[in-house]
Amino acid sequence: MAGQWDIFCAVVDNYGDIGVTLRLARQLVAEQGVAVRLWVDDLRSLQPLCPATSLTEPQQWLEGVEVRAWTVEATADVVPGEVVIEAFACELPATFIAAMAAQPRPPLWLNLEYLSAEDWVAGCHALPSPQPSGLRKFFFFPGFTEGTGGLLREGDLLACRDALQADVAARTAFLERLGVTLQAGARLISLFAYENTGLGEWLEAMAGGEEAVQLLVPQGRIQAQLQDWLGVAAMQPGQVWQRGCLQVQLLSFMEQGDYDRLLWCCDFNAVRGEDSFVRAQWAARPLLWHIYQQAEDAHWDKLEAFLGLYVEGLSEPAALALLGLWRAWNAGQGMGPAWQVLQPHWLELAEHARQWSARKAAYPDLATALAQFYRNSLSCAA
Ligand code: TRH
Repeated sequence: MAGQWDIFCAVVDNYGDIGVTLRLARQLVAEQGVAVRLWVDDLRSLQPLCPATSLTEPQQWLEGVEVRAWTVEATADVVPGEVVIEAFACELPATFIAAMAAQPRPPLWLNLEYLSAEDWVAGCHALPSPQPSGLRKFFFFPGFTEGTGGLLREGDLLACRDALQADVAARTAFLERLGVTLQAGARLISLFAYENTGLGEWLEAMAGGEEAVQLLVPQGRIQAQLQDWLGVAAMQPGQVWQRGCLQVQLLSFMEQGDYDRLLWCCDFNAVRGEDSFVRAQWAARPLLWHIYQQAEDAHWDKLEAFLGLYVEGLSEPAALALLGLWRAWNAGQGMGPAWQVLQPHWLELAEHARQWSARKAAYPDLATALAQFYRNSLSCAA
């Protein structure tokens, strides 16, 4: 499928907005054959995920994607592509909308929504909304079930994962490249989270537990609390601390592909937001989600909706253990007992994570679903 697509990303905070749009843009180029212009209003958020990013170039090509610094002026003289995606309800410049409306065949206009497992999502997916410009905008919802837009998943992702997970030497070499020396017999855990008052309790439980745990923590918002718990004034990437059975290592924030590989290598991944949450599911290993907090605690409905889907098929004790852990982490308390309750269920949770990933991979991925939606829109218009 040839053609030009525009994706607009306004960075609200953190890395999720850019993480999702970069991944989508890359996959559309590589697998759907379209040219993608990714408009980003804050290149500083892109650079950690994609270190080749220049902060000063208003137009650059990164991994096949044309990345444009998004200013109203920069969009002024551009002919809109056949498909225009505004990510997460970011507002397009009025001049760009006018240019869209002025096209002989106006672009397909989509708003890519945030991911949610809630029931209403399938009912709202792909609904049009008439706009004052006379154009229609469609709401495109990623999701976990039939009738949604699916999840971002590159065509070769699971094969690459399986290859690395099956190859001890490649795994060891990859981790060594990150500066990690595997501790024989230790449970390998990655930790990416927002500030969390439950952290100390969890670390205590791991330090005082019966098995060795190796905890890998990419630099980020949890660092200050980690530092307090360790009783150190500063942390440098690469440094290692031992407390009881727990070894903690701070890692540099890594480019997106390496972060995927880290998730594949670990036995358990604590993730957050949206994109790392999905990537941890594709890692096919048990996970712990720190959900992005919303006003009036709206995120709890989202958390429970996902848990409702995810625990299906688990034995009751394993489901209860997982529910307890996820709720404790998101409440910021009770991680000690919840971690202990989880311990007998590792094998079942690991098998379940593999099955979950396989079941979700049976649905079309988000980029394929978008391309199909566009093709359908063409045949409707014909
Ligand atoms: O960074 P996040 O918390 O992002 C978001 C945003 O806050 C957004 O506004 C909010 O609405 C959304 O969450 C729900 O978490 P997320 O989505 O997991 O994005 C992190 C990205 O960073 C993801 O693409 C993975 C990437 N990453 C790396 O590339 N290297 C790393 O070392 C790490 C730890 C993450």
